[in-house]
Amino acid sequence: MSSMIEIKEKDAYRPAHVEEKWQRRWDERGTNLRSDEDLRSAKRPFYNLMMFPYPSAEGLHVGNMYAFTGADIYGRWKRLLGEDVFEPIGFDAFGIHSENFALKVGTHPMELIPRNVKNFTRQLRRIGAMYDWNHTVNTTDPSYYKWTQWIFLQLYHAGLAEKKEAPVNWCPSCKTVLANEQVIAGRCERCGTLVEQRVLSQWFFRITEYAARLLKNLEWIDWSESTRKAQENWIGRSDGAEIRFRGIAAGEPYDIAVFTTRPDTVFGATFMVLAPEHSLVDSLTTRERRAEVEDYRSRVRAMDMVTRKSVEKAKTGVFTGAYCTNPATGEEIPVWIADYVLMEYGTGAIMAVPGHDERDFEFARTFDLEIRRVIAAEGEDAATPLDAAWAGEGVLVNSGAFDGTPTQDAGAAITTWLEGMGAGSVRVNYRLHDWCISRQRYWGPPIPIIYCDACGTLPVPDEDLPIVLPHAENYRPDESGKSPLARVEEWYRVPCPKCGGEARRETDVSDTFLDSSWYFLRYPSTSFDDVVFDPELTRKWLPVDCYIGGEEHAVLHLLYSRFITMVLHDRGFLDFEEPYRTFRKHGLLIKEGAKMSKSRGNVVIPDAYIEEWGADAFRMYLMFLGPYQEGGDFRDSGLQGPFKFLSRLWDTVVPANQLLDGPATGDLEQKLHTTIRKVTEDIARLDYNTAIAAMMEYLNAVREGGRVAKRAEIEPVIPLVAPFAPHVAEELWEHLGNEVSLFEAPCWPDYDAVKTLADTIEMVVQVNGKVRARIAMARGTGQKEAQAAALADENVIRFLDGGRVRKVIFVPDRLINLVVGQP
Ligand code: ANZ
Ligand code: ZN
Repeated sequence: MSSMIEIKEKDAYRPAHVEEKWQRRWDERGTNLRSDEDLRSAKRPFYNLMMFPYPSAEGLHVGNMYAFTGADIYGRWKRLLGEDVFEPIGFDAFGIHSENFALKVGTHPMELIPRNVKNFTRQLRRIGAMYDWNHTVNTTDPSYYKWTQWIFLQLYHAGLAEKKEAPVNWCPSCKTVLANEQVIAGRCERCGTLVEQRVLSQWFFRITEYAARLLKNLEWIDWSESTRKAQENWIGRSDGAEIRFRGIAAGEPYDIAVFTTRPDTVFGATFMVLAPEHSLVDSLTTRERRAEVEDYRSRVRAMDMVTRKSVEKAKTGVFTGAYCTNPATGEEIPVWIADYVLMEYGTGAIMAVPGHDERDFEFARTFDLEIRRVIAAEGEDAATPLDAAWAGEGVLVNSGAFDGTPTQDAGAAITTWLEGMGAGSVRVNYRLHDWCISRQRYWGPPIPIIYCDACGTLPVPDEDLPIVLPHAENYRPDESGKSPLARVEEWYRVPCPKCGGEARRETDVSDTFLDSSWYFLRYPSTSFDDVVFDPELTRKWLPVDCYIGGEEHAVLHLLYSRFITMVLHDRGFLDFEEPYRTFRKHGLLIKEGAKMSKSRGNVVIPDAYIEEWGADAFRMYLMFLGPYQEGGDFRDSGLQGPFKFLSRLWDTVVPANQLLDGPATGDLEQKLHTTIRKVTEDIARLDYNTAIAAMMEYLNAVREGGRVAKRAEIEPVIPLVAPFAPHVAEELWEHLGNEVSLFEAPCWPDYDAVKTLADTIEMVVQVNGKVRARIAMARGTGQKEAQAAALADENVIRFLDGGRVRKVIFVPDRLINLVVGQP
């Protein structure tokens, strides 16, 4: 009796034991590691990439694990298919997030970050992803950021990095500049504080020069549709015209250029509006109006961007005292300034067409300016009064020679006409802005620039890289708008690389998004210190075959990494210009119906679950709770299903070698082939939840009523389970007598398409085209037999009603139609 219990306990599925064993094995055997030689000699390279994590102090959360598991399953599956899969991971450890946390807990980031990385590494090993730890990156490592700095210099040499005075987004709480992409609804992406505007001297990357290409390639790259769309909107192409309005101030002519998407409405432009920051405002404001204009400008400066951009806000503005000429009508029209015109879009000035633009309409109403109709819709004419702006189609009126032209044609015609007068031209405008990449913070790679009073701005010579970030005791940012590095004199004072005289380093550091814009290019080449990436390895492994990540990076990381790749391509370092062959977004996890958030206290930390149920069951559950690309709801109780499935699989294979011999037959054979087919096709589409459901269903069929399984029914299922639950799959595979690891020998099972078809089919029997019976028949039944069976059916006999069969239409395995005539 006691020995029986012993056997039972010994035989039970104990994930902790199995997982510990296989993680040790994989380590000992280097199952997941690739040497550089392996990378060079790989026959079927497949680069499986996932977005590398920021190693927070809280450790890996379930959202990370969800992303990584889904990506790892794909990589493991490819490996089981016999491909040489490269699956690296690293740490995106610079940036405000880490720095703010370090400030909060009072630990220097140079101590804090290595600690976090260590903890993350432990957790990443525990979840059973097949990471190649031979090829890992840490963005805070000088051997990595040496090349981040080198990339900055490449952009500098290409004329794509420039320092300019610019109104920038300033977070008063983080005390730093933010890129537009980091401002969400007017607030700092990191801390939620309302963002202010400040005019500072900043480094910009001229990503706008690449706007057209970044947009164009979206037509063919294979990305999740919503991600592609988000990027398209962010780049935001608008087609229109630039029109120049001439004026005279203090005897000197000047031009106000406007960008408009509606050149067809130019005859209705009854006034102009400049952004209060527009550079012409000073020179064209008349003496009488100056005090009021200045007062308005300072009020706008103090305003946050959310308020400023809100559409509902009452219109405000002031008249500058100046007039300019509408080139279409020749009329003098007043020039105003108002906060609803933004400096950073188009030219920072508009022609106001109150008859057909809503904001201009409200503005004209508020300040009693002329509203003129220049478009008449169906049933209207030039004199029909306007009680709201009409933004729709129609024909032109009050528009001189263009009267009667439909709006669809008028834009191009008027642009051409204005062009002939030298007052306009076709223009494409993008919403995208240049990328502000300097940060007045500490925790980032120093920008490799030196300023010399005699020689000016100089790039650091490549051989002097990396410019190592000094260990500054006091790294707290302040109000000065300068980086904490500006307080480290012994660091920033350097000899000029050109004249040897006294010079100063740039004290700003670069944006974290620069660190992450190129990490995937580095992974295959981490062994090399003398080149950023080895050309041969790069040709072999890049572009990335499959990239999986969250949609929150659709417009930040994904856009920047495409841009940097294009620039490196143009500089001759890469022979491709799009970094990812495919990108798939994963969905979002919620917890019992609510979004996970720290403040709500419902963030799932994987560790305890993994402890209790094992990484395998946890991985499987994450993939089971919803379609991977859509996300799902995490419920504690949900883990039981996948755990039971794995236990049952275990109990089928392990205890006392009870598997029977002989082939799978009948329904089970068909079900086996159907299951292999479904799992194969579903994984390829990342439909993991339905793949898992199919395996569960199959196992239920095999064990129905406590039936003892045949080896041939169960062995092919082990590789199917392996991407999801790799540890237990390895253990069962070994138990079945296989000596080589599942992942070392390609063992994904094939299915026989013919065998996925059931042996019996349902034949539809029609009489004169109407369905009168459905009869089960053996697959492949011939017409003669089918007809005989149909004619024997009672219902069919009734509808034949004694008529003679004149014609038979027969579709094998589907349908037989008996056409009868009157007797
Ligand atoms: C005249 C006009 C008449 C306009 C009309 C619209 C309707 P999208 O499509 O977003 O590109 N605009 C241009 N620059 C601006 C700025 N810096 N701040 C605020 N508004 C600006 O929008 C282009 C339109 O937005 C332009 O076309 C301009 O108004 C306005 F019946 O010009 B339109
Ligand atoms: Zn010098």
